[in-house]
Amino acid sequence: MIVTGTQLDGACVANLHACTFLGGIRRHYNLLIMDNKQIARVLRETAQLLEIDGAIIGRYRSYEKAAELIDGLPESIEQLVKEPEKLKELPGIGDRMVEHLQEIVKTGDYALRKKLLKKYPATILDLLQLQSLGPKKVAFLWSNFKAATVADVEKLAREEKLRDLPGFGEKSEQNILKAVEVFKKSSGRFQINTAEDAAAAVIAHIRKAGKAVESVTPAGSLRRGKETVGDLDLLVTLADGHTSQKQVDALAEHILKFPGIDQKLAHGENKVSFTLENGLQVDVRLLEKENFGAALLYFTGSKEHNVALRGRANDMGLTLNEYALATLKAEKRVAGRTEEEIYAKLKLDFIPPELRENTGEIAAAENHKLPHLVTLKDMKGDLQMHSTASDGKNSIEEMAEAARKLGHQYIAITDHSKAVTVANGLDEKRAAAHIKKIHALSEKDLGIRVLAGAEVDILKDGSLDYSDEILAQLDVVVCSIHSYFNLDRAAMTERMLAAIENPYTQIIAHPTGRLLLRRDPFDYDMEKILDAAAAHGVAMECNSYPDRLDLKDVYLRMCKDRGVKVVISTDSHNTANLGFIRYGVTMARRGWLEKADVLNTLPFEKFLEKLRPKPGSARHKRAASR
Ligand code: DGT
Ligand code: CA
Ligand code: CA
Ligand code: ZN
Repeated sequence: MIVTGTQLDGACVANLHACTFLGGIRRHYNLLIMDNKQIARVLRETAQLLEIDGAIIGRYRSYEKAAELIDGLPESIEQLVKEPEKLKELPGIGDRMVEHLQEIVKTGDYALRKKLLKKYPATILDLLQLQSLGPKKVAFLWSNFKAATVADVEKLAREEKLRDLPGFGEKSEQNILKAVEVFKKSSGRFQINTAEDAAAAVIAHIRKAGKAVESVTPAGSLRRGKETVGDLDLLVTLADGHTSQKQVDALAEHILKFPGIDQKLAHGENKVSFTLENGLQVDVRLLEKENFGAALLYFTGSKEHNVALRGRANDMGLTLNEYALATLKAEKRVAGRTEEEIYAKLKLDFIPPELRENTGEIAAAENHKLPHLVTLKDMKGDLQMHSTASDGKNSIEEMAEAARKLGHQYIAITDHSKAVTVANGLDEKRAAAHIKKIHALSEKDLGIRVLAGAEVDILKDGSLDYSDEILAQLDVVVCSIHSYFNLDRAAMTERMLAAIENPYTQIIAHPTGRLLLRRDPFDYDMEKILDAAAAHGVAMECNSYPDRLDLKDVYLRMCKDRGVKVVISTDSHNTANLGFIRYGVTMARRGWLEKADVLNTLPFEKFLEKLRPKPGSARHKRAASR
């Protein structure tokens, strides 16, 4: 959907994340789910900060060692801290470390890490990501140059200020510049929720300028709903009578007083740029209302879409820039106040921002063939969420109540199966009791249908982690991979095919396993998998969790082309996560999906009818006899 200021304010209220501004993606802890990886990261970063701080080796090594251990531990630390005696049996874990771990699990952070982050900017940890810069050199650069960001170090290297330093040299200066390039490519992007939260905070601040500001609108990749954002582009329109350069300068002054600013960058006549404490750059453009449509179109992009539009304009004897659409010859203004009038003058239907990637949307707009994209309002249910039975933080009843309040008609509780021990997965015995418990809940009392589902693990060989007996009792069988991520392409393809061919499988959850900015997708033959899903009536999940957003847009479009149905689910681990569904809808829109492509836009009974029929059911027999 189009991200508007109002929506962003809502997002800000529902801000679930610790450290939105303190630390970027890699230091973006979800207070409510601390898995082993996150706990290990808190420890590792504490160790790194201690090392930069010049602590003795024994001190920081103990944190490093604990981090390594926890990273590879099959049991959940969150569970283990409840049994400190068991925890202490682990090598290198003593009374002190148990206390540290309890604190981390309880608060989502660690006081020592926080204390060190008062002394050093959080971005200093980025420097350790640069190959060839260890903690000693980082500490040296900080104490001598107050260099705390990759940009600071790049500047020093470019100005040849590093080569004469003790322990550096010309070669190492070159290596640092190379490392900076790698860093810029691989990171420096931010999850959509981080960008949205930051945008909401900056927008709220800009609005405090009062009547000088007419509107504040996010543009760029955030408005297009991309799953990661490089920087924020905000457009501010000036109210009538507030457009003199003096007034614009005063507004710019106000914007630069935003408390979250780390560094001020460019400051032009009608533009201010700065970085936030997490490294996210913000470009704010101040403009007159008259040019708003042209500017919004231009700065929303994508660049490829803009290039194609400009080409089209030229072919029509027009010229398009960020100020207006005008005639080529006389430079007479034709449109510019709204995007709608510009598209209309270009003889195009209005193209929703999520489609502006130059992948066929312009031809579709010309021929009135644009899809009627699915909207958040269309969503009637959520088919993946966890309760306290596995690794969720809320009870079934609490999840149901929160989902009802969001306007859902039905949900599936899908706790983990037994193979996922780190998430306290349920074995057959617990699963059977869990299903009974869910079936005993009354729709009347809850005001929402609650399906007994499970997120059943797809094992290494593609078989499912529950017996057919349990699978048969489930209302919804959601299957996904949580282990052996690195099988080769052939083996992974076979594994996925086997899962899809299992007659109980109804939905494949987070199908590629990607973790944005952290873990690459599994390697398998997507075309083959989607062909099989189409043949067997298995739906693919569009996972709304902002760390995943899996499937991605291109794959969602491939689903649509093949008639594979999509389910938009949140994978919630607490009640607040249920709101993430809006990110899933945004991804679905980027994948050109319409209401009819998404199963959980259907009312309850219809939804059940469209789900793959269960073995033994009348529908299944009918399908089999065809
Ligand atoms: P990002 O920030 O990497 O996630 O992606 P964008 O799309 O927000 O890119 P950004 O911030 O560099 O620029 C914002 C928009 O401004 C972009 O989507 C299109 C427009 N734009 C920027 N540079 C150019 C350019 O050189 N040519 C054209 N046609 N448009 C540009
Ligand atoms: Ca941008
Ligand atoms: Ca930008
Ligand atoms: Zn999962």
